[in-house]
Amino acid sequence: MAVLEEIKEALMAGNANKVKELTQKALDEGITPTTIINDGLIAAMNIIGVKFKNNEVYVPEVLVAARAMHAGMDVVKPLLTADAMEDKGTLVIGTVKGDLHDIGKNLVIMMMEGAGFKVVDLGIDVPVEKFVQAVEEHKPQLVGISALLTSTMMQMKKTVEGLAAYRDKIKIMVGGAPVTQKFADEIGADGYAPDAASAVDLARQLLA
Ligand code: B1M
Repeated sequence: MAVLEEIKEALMAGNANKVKELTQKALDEGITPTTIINDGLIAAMNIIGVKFKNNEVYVPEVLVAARAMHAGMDVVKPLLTADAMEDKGTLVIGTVKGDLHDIGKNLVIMMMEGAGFKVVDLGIDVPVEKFVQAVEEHKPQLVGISALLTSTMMQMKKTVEGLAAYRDKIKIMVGGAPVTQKFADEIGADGYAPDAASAVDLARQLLA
């Protein structure tokens, strides 16, 4: 599957148009959207992550890579959502206050929509009150909280605490690179998912 390697290279180079074109080419070759996401788009973003950590690339490169990733995602997203025949439940999701990372959250959203869930995206930098307001307004069965920084993980705890009054009506799922099952248990979340595909499995389990 040489095209997946080409996608990775184009993404790491931040070439959004090329990623878009190659993602379509991969689909035309019969590669599944999930494989393209996991083995092409996410795999490349992970490499960028390591390079960012090692100071081999800097914020601008990361941002253009993220934009290229979104360009690829835009191509596969309609296919993920195409088989969303029935409404499986509503998820309100956001990245916690102080945290601007949304690539992983957006992937979770795509996978959840693909699995037939209705998703209300609160975006990034979401304060506890906004989560509460959205639960009041949309009456979801699920609330998803994402955090990518160790410094914002405690905001996740505050969000879980802020939703205490609704716990008989909602299940709370958490995720993000620094989050673990142990942390999820400690803050009283109902579940933790390490990646977007597992988030769908978890949502199904929590609502079963
Ligand atoms: Co940031 N950043 N960043 N960054 N950034 C990390 C997270 C970091 C690990 C990089 C590093 O140093 N190695 C580090 C955090 C260190 C720490 O806290 N321990 C870091 C830092 C320090 C920062 C800044 C402070 C840098 C600075 O300004 N000095 C700053 C903070 C800004 C802020 O939020 N207030 C910052 C800024 C940025 C950018 C804006 C440049 C950009 C974000 C762009 C955007 O999101 N629109 C960015 C990026 C892209 C990254 C890295 C490189 C990649 C993150 C990513 O998108 N990964 C990241 C390094 C890394 O993770 N290796 C890094 C791909 C994505 C698919 O994975 O988000 O983990 P992830 O999501 C996965 C799972 O975690 C899970 O499913 C997803 C798909 O499988 N998941 C869930 C996520 N949410 C879930 C929710 C669920 C379930 C599963 O249920 C609800």
